Amino acid sequence: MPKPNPSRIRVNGGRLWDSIMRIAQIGPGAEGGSSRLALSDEDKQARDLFVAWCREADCRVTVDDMGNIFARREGCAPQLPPVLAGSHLDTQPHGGKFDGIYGVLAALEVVRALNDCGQETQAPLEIVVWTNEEGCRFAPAMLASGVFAGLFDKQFAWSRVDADGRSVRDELQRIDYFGDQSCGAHPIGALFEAHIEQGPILERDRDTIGVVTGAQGLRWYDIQVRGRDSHAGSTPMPGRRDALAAAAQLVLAVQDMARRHAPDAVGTVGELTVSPNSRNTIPGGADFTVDLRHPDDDTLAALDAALRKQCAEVAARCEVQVEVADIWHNPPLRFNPSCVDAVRAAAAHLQYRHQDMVSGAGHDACQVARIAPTAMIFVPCAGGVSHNEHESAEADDLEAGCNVLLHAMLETAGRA
Ligand code: HGY
Ligand code: MN
Ligand code: MN
Repeated sequence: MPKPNPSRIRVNGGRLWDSIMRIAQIGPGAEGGSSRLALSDEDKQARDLFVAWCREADCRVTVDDMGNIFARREGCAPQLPPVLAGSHLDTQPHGGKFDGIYGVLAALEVVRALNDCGQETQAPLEIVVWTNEEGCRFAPAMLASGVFAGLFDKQFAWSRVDADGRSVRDELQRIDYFGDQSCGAHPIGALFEAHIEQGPILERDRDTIGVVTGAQGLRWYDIQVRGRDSHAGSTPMPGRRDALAAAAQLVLAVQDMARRHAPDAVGTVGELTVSPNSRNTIPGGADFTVDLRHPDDDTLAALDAALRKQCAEVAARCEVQVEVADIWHNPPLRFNPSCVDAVRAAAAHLQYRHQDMVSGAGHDACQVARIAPTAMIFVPCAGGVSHNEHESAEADDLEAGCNVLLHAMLETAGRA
């Protein structure tokens, strides 16, 4: 079979769409999305199916001791460091069908398309699945890619526990993804991650491709408020030590401080647990999480100071204790200019409307970018909605992003 001109190689968008829909049948949500928490049985099922597909595509599969999966398509120069592409298979509790999964299966589609036409590369290609990107079952997020990049200590990562006290290490062993490779000791030449934008910009501007130049910084906190349980009926309002009322003031303070740093700051309280959670007992305990983000680290530091100041003021005003625990600080970053250029050149070559942009969400690529040349490719999602069962994307856009991924990888790995 004559080999096509490499610049004319295209992916099979229908096969990509079908693979995404097949994975979506595993751990389906109640409203059409996906619910596959990291290292759950559903995550295992999705991993097992992905590994089977990679072996069908003649890839050699290895797993490291953080459960990261690497599927290798050999190159003509196997001694060269591989060009990686991938993302994550774990989802939010009420997640969508595309967040993470798209990047993993787009990388698989690149391999399938190159196999179809017999196009070889100089450097090997590897598809990667990172463990626990979402961070909703085990905080912090982007945990295993963080260990890979040397940003998190492996013992720390293994020790992270979920709400039921199950550890990452135990769950990796339980689902049989505690691999024999040491996480981090893995050659990497470059990494590309295709992902839905999870924001409204591409759709608003009718662009197909986001050439992602970097990502904003973030800070995560666990905040504990302690007051005093007491009777809802016989305790006068003055003198109550109501932990939930204090926490409610801090929830609104987080929104207010983000608005005061508009237009780029965002602040979110995503989790709230009340104790004893009884309708006729004044809550003595309220625990909640805070997620602050901004493209500029100095502004992020100012938001950090504002949060701590608010906690001290509310503690005094409400006669409660407020403890602020730092969970994570990921500074803003810029992706590797050569990898970003490869993405932009591929989008231009393929004649897709495209624009440069900074990622609002965190991604595994943001971790790996600290140690290896990395870039991302965004495609639109409907209404910019994500972390929602109604997350959706157009097959044509997913195919376009996958074509850009293919050509950026070919450019970087070199054609044989
Ligand atoms: O939190 C994030 O930005 C990512 O979606 N886990
Ligand atoms: Mn994601
Ligand atoms: Mn996500």
